[in-house]
Amino acid sequence: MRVLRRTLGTLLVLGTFGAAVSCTAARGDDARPGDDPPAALAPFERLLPAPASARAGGPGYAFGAGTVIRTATASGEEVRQLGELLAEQLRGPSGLPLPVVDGVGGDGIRLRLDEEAEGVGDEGYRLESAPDGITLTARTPAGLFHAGQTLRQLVPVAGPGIVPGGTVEDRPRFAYRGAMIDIARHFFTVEQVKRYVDQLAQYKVNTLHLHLTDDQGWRLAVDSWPRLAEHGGGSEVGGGPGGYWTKDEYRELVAYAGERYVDVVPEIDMPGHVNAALSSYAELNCDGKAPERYTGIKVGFSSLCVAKERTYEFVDDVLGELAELTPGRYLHIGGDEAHTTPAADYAAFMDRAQAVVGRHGKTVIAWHQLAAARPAGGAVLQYWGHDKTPAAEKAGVVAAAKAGHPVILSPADRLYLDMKYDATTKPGLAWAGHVPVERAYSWDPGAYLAGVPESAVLGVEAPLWTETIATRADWEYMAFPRVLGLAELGWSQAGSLGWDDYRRRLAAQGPRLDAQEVNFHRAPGVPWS
Ligand code: NGO
Repeated sequence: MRVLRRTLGTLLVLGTFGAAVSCTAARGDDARPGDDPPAALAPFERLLPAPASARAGGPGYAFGAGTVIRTATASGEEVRQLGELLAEQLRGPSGLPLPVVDGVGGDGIRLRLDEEAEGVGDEGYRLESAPDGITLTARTPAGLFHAGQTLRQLVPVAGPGIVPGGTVEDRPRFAYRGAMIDIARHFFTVEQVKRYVDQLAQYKVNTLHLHLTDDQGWRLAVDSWPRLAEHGGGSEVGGGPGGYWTKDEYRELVAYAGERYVDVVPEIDMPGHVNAALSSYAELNCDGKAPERYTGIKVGFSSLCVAKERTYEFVDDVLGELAELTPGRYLHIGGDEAHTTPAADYAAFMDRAQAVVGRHGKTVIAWHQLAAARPAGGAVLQYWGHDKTPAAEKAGVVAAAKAGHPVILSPADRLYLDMKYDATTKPGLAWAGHVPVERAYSWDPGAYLAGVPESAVLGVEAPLWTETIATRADWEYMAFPRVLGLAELGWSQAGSLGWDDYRRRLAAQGPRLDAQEVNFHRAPGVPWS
C-alpha cells in the first residue's frame, strides 16, 4: 500500500486494483505518516504482507458470544475444514466459541467460494467488513485461507473484538513463496517443522522446501534402502545423535502443511552432498568402500559414483518412493557444489536424474548450477548467487530463463536466513556477508537479475541452513523477522514495497510474534514498541 496524500482524517491509498480509494485513518490529522509509532497504525494499515488494496470505512463488525463462522454446504468439506481451522486460530485466548455452521445467509464470518469472483486470481480474495458480518470471497479454498489470515491480523492480538469496516482486495504477485529448512545438518522433528508451517502460513508463504539429505545426515526413511535412515540418519553436525522421519511422519507433515495451503517440496541433494548415503552403502562408492559418517561443516567433497549403474537404481528407488509420498508437483534434486564431480560427469548424471523425476510424474527443481549442464524441459532453477557471483555464472541462469526455465530467487546475501544479521549475531554464517533486516527486504525480485524478466520469476524462497543452528530458539531468531520480508516480497505488488512503510508494519507484528512466543530478533531500525 502506498499512502499518497492526507486530507482531513482521510488517507488516500493506492492499490493495484486501480484508483485511489479513501480510507478513514485512526491517526491524528496533523501527524505525518512517517512519524507514527507502530501502535498508531490502524488495522487496515498494518497488514503484512501489504495487500493489493485496502479501504477502511464505515462501521465495523463486533465479534461476540453469538458469532458463527459460515460456510456454504455446496462449497464442500474442504471449505468447512478451513472454517474449523480459522475458528481455532481466531479463538485464541478470547474464549469465544465461534462454531462453524452451514449456510452463508446470516450474520457472522462468511466464507464464500465463488468461482466467478473477479480480480482475485487463484490465491487472492476479497474481505468485506460491515456491522452484520465479515465476508471472505475467493475463487479457491487457498484464497479463502489467505483471506482468513488477513482477518486474523485485523483482530486484536488478544482475540477478536471489533474489526473496523472496510474492504481488502488482494492477490499475490508471485506463485511460489517459499521457505526452506535444512533438517540434515541438524535434525529437527516434525512437530518443530509444523510450528514453522503455522508461522509461515499466517504470512501467506505457500511452499515449504525440506532439505532432507546432506553429508551429515539422511532424514527420511526409504523402504528399499533402509540403511540410509538407520545408519545415515544417525549423525549430525557436532556429533549429536541426529534422527530421521518415518514415512508416516513425513505424510503427517505434508498433510498438516496442506491444510494450511503450504506445498511441500522435498529435496534429495545429488550428486554431491551425499556422504550420509555413501556411508550407508558401500556399493554406492566408486571404490566400493563406505566412508565414515561426517559431522563437520565442509561442503563439496562427496559425490555419487556417476559411472556405476547401481547409482541410478538408487536414484530411481529413492525418488520413486519420494514422489509417491509427495502430492506437490516438484521434486528438488539439489545439484549444488558437486565440486569433486567433473563437469561432463555432472551433466551426464543430472540428465539421468532429471529423467527419473519426469518418469515419476514430477517437475524438477535444482540449484542454479544445473544451468551449466542441461536443464530438462520445464526444470526450475533456484538461484542462490549474490552480488559477487561471477558474471558468467549469472549469464548461464539468464540464458536458461530466456530458454523458458522458471527461476526461484534465493539470493544468499538477501534471503539466506543463516547469514548473520551483523557482527554481533551469535549463530549463523557470514560467507555471503551480513544480512540485516532492511537488506533482506529492500530489493525487487521482478528486477533482480538483469535479463530475467518478472514473468520468468516463479517466486522467492528463504533457505535456512542449519550448520550452526541446533535449537528452535536459534532457528526462530535467524528466521524472524527476516522471513516476514520474504513473505511480503513474494506476495505484495511491486508498488506496495517500501522500507519505511514496511518497517512500521513489521513493528506492528511484534506483539503478535510475542503472543506466539516466537523468539525473534528485535532488529535495530524497526520501531518495535
Ligand atoms: C550453500 C550450500 C549449502 C550450505 C549453505 C550455507 C547451497 C545451495 N549450498 O547453499 O550446502 O549449507 O550455502 O549458507
